[in-house]
Formats: sequence, structure tokens, C-alpha cells
Amino acid sequence: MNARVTDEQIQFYQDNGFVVIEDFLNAEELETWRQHVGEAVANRGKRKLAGADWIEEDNYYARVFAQRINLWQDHEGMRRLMLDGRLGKMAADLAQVEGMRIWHDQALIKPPWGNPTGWHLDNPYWSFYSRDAISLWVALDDVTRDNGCLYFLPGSQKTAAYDNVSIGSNIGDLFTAYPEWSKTEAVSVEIEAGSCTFHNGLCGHGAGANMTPYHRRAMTCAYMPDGSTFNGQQNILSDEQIATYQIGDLLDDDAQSPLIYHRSKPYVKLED
Ligand SMILES: O=C(O)CCC(=O)C(=O)O
Ligand SMILES: [Fe+2]
Repeated sequence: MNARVTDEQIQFYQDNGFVVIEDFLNAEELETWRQHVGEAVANRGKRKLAGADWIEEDNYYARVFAQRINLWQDHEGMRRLMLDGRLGKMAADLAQVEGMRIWHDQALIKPPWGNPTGWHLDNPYWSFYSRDAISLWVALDDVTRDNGCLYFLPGSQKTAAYDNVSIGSNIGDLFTAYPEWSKTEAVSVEIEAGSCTFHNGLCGHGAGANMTPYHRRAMTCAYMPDGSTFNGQQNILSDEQIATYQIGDLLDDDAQSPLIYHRSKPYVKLED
């Protein structure tokens, strides 16, 4: 695993809100990720979240991508991959924070002939607000403009508020919320399988349609800076969990949001 981020990559990320890391996984690691993701997703069936009855329905959104969240919680191989402290260090180095917790992982598998992923921000959906939240997106297939590569609005994380839209069929709705971005040129990111991107949770992004008869598989993980607090939104938390939180409470439950890296603590390398 190419788990080192350079000073140039940190600077690029801070300026643009996203960065590409080529050859993140080697061929053997890529095969392991593909196998674990494939198995974990198959075990889930239509259940989107570990241990909860949130079932995927057949609608427009299901054909943007199949979304299976927190595979680390119910698949041992995924747990080893996702709790790897090296990923947390990369995220913490790019975001320039002290420590990172997993908010949620998710497999995002765009089906053959799948719908585009409408423009959106990530962090406003989550149960904490942070300008330093960050997501990893690992390509498990070569991604091109033909099969639904990501697009980013460079620099948008600097002016984003927490206004957002849902990922619907009008892919440009975000520009109604942020008309000041409507003249920005988006950057498409074509990468090979095994390469990855990181993006800021307030950087505008979307993905194209899948115009091919093949799946476009990606494995992603959203990270929450250590020290983040509850903002009142449920997102992936259970009814029982939110019943115990007040707005402003620290989100530091290691069983739900494991701290995978902190500058002041030694970290374990779980993945072989
Ligand atoms: O994979 C996609 O189509 C969208 C990914 C995305 O929105 C994300 O990783 O935050
Ligand atoms: Fe997103």
C-alpha cells in the first residue's frame, strides 16, 4: 500500500478539496479488497446498514449505485482493511488534524447503465459538522468518463456552508443552493483500479452515468476528525444511540466510530 502522502499532495488537497493517490493498492492488495468487498456486499443482500432493517428499494437512487454501509461491522476481512491505522494517518495528514475516527465506510457499486451521481456535499448529511471531514474513495475497477468517474468542484470546500441537496434525478440541484459555483469548471478524475482519491466533506462532487455493460465498483470510507460533536442529525446512528446524545456531545464511541489513528497514540497495522 502506498500510504504516504507528500507535502505537495497535502497542499493540493488543502487548495482544491480533493487529491488523487495513484497506485494506492498493489495488484495483490487490490485483489484482496475486491474479494472482501464482494463477499461482504453479497452477505448483506438488500440490507444497506449492518444490523438494521434499512432495505434498498428499487428506485432512481438504487440505480445511482448499490450502497452498502459499514461493512467493517459485519465482515472480518473488511474490519481488518478499514481499521488499518495507515488510512487514518493519510486522512489526518491531508486534513491536518490530530486524529481520525471512522464515520462510515461504504461500498458504492454503480450498476451497468447506472444513473449519474448528482452533485452534492457529504458532511451536511452526517451527525457532526466539520470543515475537516474527509472521504477515501478507492477504485476497484478502472474508472473513466464512460463508466461513472468522480467529478470535483475545485476549491468549493472553502466557500461551502452546510446547505445541501439530496442525490436525486436533477443532478444540478446543488447549483441552486450555491449559485456562486455555477460557473466553476469541474475536474473529472479518471483513475486505474487500485488508485484512490480523498475529498473534503464540503467539496462539491458528483459522478457520471455508467454507459457500459459492466459494474463500476468503489470502496469508500468517511472519516470524522477526533473531537467532533453530535449535531442532532440521525444519519447512520440508531434510534437507541441518538436517544442517548444531546447536541454538542462528543462522538467518541469506539464501537461505533473507532479511532483508527491519533498522533499521540501508537497505532496498530491490522492489515497484512
Ligand atoms: O461513487 C460515486 O458515484 C459517488 C461517491 C461519493 O459521493 C462519495 O464517495 O462521497
Ligand atoms: Fe459523496
